[in-house]
Amino acid sequence: MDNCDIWLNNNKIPSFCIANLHLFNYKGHDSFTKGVKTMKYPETELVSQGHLACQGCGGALAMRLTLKVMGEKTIIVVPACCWSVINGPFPYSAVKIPFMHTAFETAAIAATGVRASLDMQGKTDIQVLAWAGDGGTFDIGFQALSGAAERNENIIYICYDNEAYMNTGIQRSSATPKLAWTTTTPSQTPKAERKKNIIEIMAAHKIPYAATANVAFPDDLMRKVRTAMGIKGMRFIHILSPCPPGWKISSEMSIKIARLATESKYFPLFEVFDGEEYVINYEPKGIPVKEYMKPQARFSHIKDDEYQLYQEFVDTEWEKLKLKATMNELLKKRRISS
Ligand SMILES: Cc1ncc(C[n+]2csc(CCOP(=O)(O)OP(=O)(O)O)c2C)c(N)n1
Ligand code: SF4
Ligand SMILES: [Mg+2]
Repeated sequence: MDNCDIWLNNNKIPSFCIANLHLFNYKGHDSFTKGVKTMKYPETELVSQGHLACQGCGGALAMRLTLKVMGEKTIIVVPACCWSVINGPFPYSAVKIPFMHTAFETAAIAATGVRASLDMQGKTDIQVLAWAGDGGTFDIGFQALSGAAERNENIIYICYDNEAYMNTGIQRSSATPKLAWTTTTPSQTPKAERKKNIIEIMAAHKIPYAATANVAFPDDLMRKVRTAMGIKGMRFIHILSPCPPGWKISSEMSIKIARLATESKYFPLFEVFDGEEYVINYEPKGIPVKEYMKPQARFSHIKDDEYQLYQEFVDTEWEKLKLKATMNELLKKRRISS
């Protein structure tokens, strides 16, 4: 990584800590232990200790990693979500950059307004980041998001996806996976519908950059934030962010579970440039999706035959994604030869 400083703990193994919680380290993770002695991360810390997130909150870690890359010249716009609470009550703020609270459905349009104001003042070196949960993105903020994407507004929009309306007590959103328990989809009648494919929807707007990321893959996540910063126009990053109370896991399981989401192909890591160029960033180990879901008590009612159907769905989606990435190679060849 460019322009980064070494950030290691005493064991020479990178670790992440939110407040005093060590959420994970890289011991045992192949790509960091085989032939790689150290990792370099920005020293910048713009999320301070003492914020109000639960232990093991993926959303808090997602913000910390993002701001490490984006730095101080960022204005963040946040609609109603856990992060409006995590940041602390006025006049306190856990984030050391301007933090604008906005109404639930307005993240993208409020960020667009901040961008326009900065541009009028000639402050083009400041990035505007809209930061919203899945409810604020997939559901209630979607029309503003779609409008901003269609106009190719010059903002970075990040959705930290914990797969439900967590701040108000774990209600179902259109990002909640099929068959999951939430307080509005109890285990006797779990969610019947599939998770909305937000990244495909954003790609269909033909925005310059859309990507998935996962807090358990911090190097990939931070690289994507850096890539987004280098592109002009609408950039969208969808970060899988575990929520221990909402997923019914213990806080120390948070990163392990997030890692299994990608290793099982449930949540692949990929980028889409200009809505058509697909790049897969990580080849999952392909462990059974049951290994990802079973430790989460929100799925404890699922039966074996239902897991089988889930597996088939995950496998099919992965194959479709691979085909898109292959098509991309063909498109590139055609462009080069024409
Ligand atoms: C118009 C409106 N409807 C409902 C609410 C109540 N509300 C505040 S936060 C929230 C849930 C947000 O869910 P999500 O966007 O997924 O973020 P999370 O809480 O999971 O971090 C809801 C329903 C509100 N503030 N405004
Ligand atoms: S409820 Fe979930 S998303 Fe909200 S602060 Fe707690 S862990 Fe984070
Ligand atoms: Mg949510």
